[in-house]
Amino acid sequence: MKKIETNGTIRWGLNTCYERRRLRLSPGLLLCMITAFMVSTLQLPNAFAEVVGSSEALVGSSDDAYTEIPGLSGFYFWDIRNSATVELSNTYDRRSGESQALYGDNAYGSLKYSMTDGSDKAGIAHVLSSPIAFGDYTGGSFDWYRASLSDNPPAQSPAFFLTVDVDGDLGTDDDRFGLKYEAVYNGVSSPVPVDSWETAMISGTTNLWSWNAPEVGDRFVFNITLDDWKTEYPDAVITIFGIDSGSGWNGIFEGAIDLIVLDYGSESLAFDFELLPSFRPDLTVGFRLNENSHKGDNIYKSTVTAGQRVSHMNAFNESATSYFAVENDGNRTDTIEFRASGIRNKDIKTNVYKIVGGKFRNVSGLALRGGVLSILNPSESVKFKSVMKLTRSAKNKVRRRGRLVKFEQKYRVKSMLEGSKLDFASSRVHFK
Ligand SMILES: [Ca+2]
Ligand SMILES: [Ca+2]
Ligand SMILES: [Ca+2]
Ligand SMILES: [Ca+2]
Repeated sequence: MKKIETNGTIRWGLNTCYERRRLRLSPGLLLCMITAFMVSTLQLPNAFAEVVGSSEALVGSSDDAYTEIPGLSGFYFWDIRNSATVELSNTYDRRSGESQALYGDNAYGSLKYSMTDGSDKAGIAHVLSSPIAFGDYTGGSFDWYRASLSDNPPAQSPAFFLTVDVDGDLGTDDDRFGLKYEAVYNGVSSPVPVDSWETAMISGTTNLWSWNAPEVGDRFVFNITLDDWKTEYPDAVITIFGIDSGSGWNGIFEGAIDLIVLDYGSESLAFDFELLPSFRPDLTVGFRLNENSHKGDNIYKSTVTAGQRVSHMNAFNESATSYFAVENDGNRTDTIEFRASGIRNKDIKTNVYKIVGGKFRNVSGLALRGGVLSILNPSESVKFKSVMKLTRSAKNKVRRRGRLVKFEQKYRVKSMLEGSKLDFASSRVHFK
């Protein structure tokens, strides 16, 4: 069983340079930052991207249409229909320099769109908290990806849209209409590229079509430029922007979108969608090898608690065997250390075995004094067996004096990639 931890939204906007100064600079980090800046300059010419993401793989379906995407402040699942889904995932990676500078290779991904037939529709939108004057909007860009497994018509690729309020008065909403960018009406020939990220650039001469503009009615006109629309509606404001696919895309479509940029006046908005990393080692303990019988699954504590402890009652000449499972509950491959923690007792001898491929490897020295490292993929686990018994002299003491010996062996797991992520469990034994 696995629980993925949520980190929430990470904001990294126009104060990027200020934030960077607060990082401790090493030559390696500096080089990474310079490289990251160059990458960012290439991908996002006018803006620093705000990294919007979550460490959970968020999935939106038709049930979630028009609901705000948790953690992705201001963005909504938008008009998702039928069997379509939109998912924050790392299936298709597109990254800004800002994300690289913040997370290195540990945050990546995009919003994946999946559709099954022509009645599906997938989309996201950002509802602007302050509308942008339509006259100030000069264009921008967005990145899209069409996977080759798609079998809908090959001219179709995700489209960018704006909602425009004609008179600029938000108190009246019956004057709003939509404008849409589609590659196929802007010189991108069919079939569009597959299995590669493409950047759609929008400028004053880009064709945007509308399905409901007042001056156009329900005639679909495909060759009106952004500048022409701005001339037509000088008082308008932009209230919403987004990216959608479908409906009417007959067949299966899979693709992704990322790196949305809007330029207006001397300002820009830019967004990089990323699945953020989470590191979360989990330690469980039980009397048996089978993890399902263990205590402490999805409990993470920096001290031993009753929820992560087993207690044995043993005769002085018996040994007490406990099993520990080390799980990677994060969403990234992690190196997890397992080691004994706290008191040792000269009356007790402990042997620790790492169970690899059904074989028991004695790792007592490392487990008790150093630390046993395991590289685990998300939701992978490794098990340890801990056997405690009284030393020969302690046995004699217990037998002669009938004295009860209590002992607790604690173990700790720690993420080597995020050292503050710890968990503790223990095995307690009474010898009599
Ligand atoms: Ca209005
Ligand atoms: Ca991204
Ligand atoms: Ca635990
Ligand atoms: Ca777990």
